[in-house]
Amino acid sequence: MSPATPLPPIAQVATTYAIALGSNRRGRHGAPEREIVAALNAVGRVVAQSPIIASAPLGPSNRRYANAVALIESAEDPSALLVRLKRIEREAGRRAGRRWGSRVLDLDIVLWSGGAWSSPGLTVPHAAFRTRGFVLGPLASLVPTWRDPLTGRTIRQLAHVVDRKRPRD
Ligand code: PH2
Ligand code: MG
Ligand code: MG
Repeated sequence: MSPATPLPPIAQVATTYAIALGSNRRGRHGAPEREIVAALNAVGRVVAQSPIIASAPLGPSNRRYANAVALIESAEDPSALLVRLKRIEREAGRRAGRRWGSRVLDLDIVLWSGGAWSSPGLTVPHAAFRTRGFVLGPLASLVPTWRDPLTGRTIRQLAHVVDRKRPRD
């Protein structure tokens, strides 16, 4: 009998994600801007990050948000990444609350270089990102020529459409 041939290691293929970060409530690290900075340090291999912007709340909360977008590299599939992002949200002090109520930290997967993904509780691209100036503005500063896999439009095109509809955003 010949000895078993060792199997080659499984390749860990790094993919790129665009993550939207938002906070409009103090948490373990302090004010919303501090929560965003702490999250940027916790999400893993950040290859690019937008400036942190202040944005008017969309929805029932009346507190101003700090928002940003980061590009991260990861070999995780979207579900595994989401589990990790949820843990970072909890560790910052986020607790379950009213839908769209004020939150210490919100980490959303917006786009993935692997394309579209759908599993229970997770859809990539993010279902609402095409209409949100506080995501598209920072995102366009990082990857203006990326294409939304569903509509085929570039991020720059999507950002222009939102800008035209909401000139003060
Ligand atoms: N997130 C929401 C609801 N509304 N508004 C702003 N300005 N920024 C956000 O990140 C945000 C919001 C739900 O996740
Ligand atoms: Mg969100
Ligand atoms: Mg979220």
